[in-house]
Amino acid sequence: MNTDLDTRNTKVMNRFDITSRLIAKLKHEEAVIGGIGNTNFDLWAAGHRPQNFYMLGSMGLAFPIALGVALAQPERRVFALEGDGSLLMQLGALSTIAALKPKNLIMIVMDNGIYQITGAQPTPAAGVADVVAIAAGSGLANSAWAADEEDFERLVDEAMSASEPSLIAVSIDDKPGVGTTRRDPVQIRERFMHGLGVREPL
Ligand SMILES: Cc1ncc(C[n+]2csc(CCOP(=O)(O)OP(=O)(O)O)c2C)c(N)n1
Repeated sequence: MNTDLDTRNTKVMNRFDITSRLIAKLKHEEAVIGGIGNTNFDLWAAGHRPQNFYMLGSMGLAFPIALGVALAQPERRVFALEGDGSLLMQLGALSTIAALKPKNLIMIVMDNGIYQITGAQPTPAAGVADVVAIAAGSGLANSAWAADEEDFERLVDEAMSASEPSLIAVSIDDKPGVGTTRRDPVQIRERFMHGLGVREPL
């Protein structure tokens, strides 16, 4: 794992491609939490699964929601996908996760250095902030930049057998998400809870 501040040397990848590669690796029952906007749009477009949750409305909640699921169902592996702008709005989640150490939680940061969906304004990650260095400084030692797509897949494999929470950051391009989640929060919640086996079918 390379967490040095000045060692980001990554290929610029694509969110939908990376999300599709992740989904292809899942065995069956893993939960996947998509953050607001593009991360959940691409999660949806990669193929809906009952164990997917799509955050609507508030930035920065993918990791906190995933933490709750990971603690509630420790036997289930939980992935969370978040944009850099959203993560920077909710940095306290990282040190909380580091302190609680859920080994079944894998966080993926899609870093395009912009708030893409609201007009591509630059985020601090475009210049001064390195999300892997921030994660490591928050106590998440198992944090790394993915150098390219193959490295991303290798890091996911490693994370799936790790004994501590993992964070993988991916430099991505400025493309919008390729799908659109239906904006129905009640349906999203109920479908997810059913997918996790804690609700009767609708
Ligand atoms: C608390 C909060 N502040 C502002 C917004 C408006 N907003 C929605 S998405 C977004 C940008 C998200 O940026 P990022 O997480 O980097 O994802 P990207 O759009 O680049 O995929 C903003 C500013 C919001 N929904 N919630």
